[in-house]
Amino acid sequence: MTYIGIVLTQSHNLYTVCLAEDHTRLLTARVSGRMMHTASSPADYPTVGDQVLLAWDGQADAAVIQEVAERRSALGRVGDLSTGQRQLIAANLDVLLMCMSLNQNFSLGRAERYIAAALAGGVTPVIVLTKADLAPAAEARLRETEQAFPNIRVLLNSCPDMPAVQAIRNLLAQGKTIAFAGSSGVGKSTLVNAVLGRDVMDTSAIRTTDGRGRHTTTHRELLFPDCGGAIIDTPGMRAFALDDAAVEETFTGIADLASQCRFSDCTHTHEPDCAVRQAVEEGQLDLKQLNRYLRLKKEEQRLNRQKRRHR
Ligand SMILES: Nc1nc2c(ncn2[C@@H]2O[C@H](COP(=O)(O)OP(=O)(O)OP(=O)(O)O)[C@@H](O)[C@H]2O)c(=O)[nH]1
Ligand SMILES: [Mg+2]
Ligand SMILES: [Zn+2]
Repeated sequence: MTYIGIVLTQSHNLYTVCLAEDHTRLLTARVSGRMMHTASSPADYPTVGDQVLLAWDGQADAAVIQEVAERRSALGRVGDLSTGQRQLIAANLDVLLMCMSLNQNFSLGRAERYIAAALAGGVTPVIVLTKADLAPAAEARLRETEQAFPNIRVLLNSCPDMPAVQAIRNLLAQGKTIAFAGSSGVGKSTLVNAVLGRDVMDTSAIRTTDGRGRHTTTHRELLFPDCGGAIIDTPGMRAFALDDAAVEETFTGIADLASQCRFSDCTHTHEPDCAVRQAVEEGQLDLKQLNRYLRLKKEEQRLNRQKRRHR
């Protein structure tokens, strides 16, 4: 018999799946030999959030994944820097909840990388600034972030009152699948537990020596909250090596200004009548932001060259 399943966890070539028609029926699964033969990259294998076709006898606790259904969205990065191969963090997600803690982790540059990857994968980014209770300038950081990303929703969160929980539950109640991502120790699993209303994910204190997380979450995991939708908790990421980036869509302010440059292919570095550089001179655009944009643009061009070469 064949069934539709949803991939909840993945560990090497072993998967936990549930039935699409009954989320409480859990099975362990491996991919079929045929899939292994035809897969040409890690991205061809099932990933957390995927809908899969299962061969299952309706009784045993094990099934075989025969096919991965077409993904409506995916969040990817370069998994192995030596080969440049794409790794999928999650599939079929609606929202990427990019978590940054306000004590030591805050970085608009990091946010831009996650946002660029999300937008490239068809995912709506939302930023959560966590640990507002530890940051005296939390409100200022919130405004700074909102200004940098005028089209992106920014939530502020803090223990123990967890003000972001209701907004996240509202998204889930609309049936959204939300992946929580960010550096280790920023409080992703703490927030996941608060949204679920029970302690499902392990959490642990950050190191006192350098304020970094301990990589407590080690596997990506899809969970079904009572309020609807789905949550994907992910392990903290050290670096986000971009595999695909929607840079223009991330820097909407710069893209708007660029439409007023004299040359339509202006690189905003040396051309005359550049509206972007003029905005910097007039104090309307942050020079640091422009420099980050130019750096990501270069990275995007390099990625595109690589992709053309491998085709
Ligand atoms: N003060 C304060 N501490 C928080 C807040 N959110 C999380 N923490 C603490 O931060 C530590 C790390 O939280 P986790 O939820 O384990 O972090 P994580 O992002 O899941 O980390 P990894 O699983 O390693 O990626 C825990 O000790 C939490 O109690 C917050 O808003 N304020
Ligand atoms: Mg965690
Ligand atoms: Zn220009």
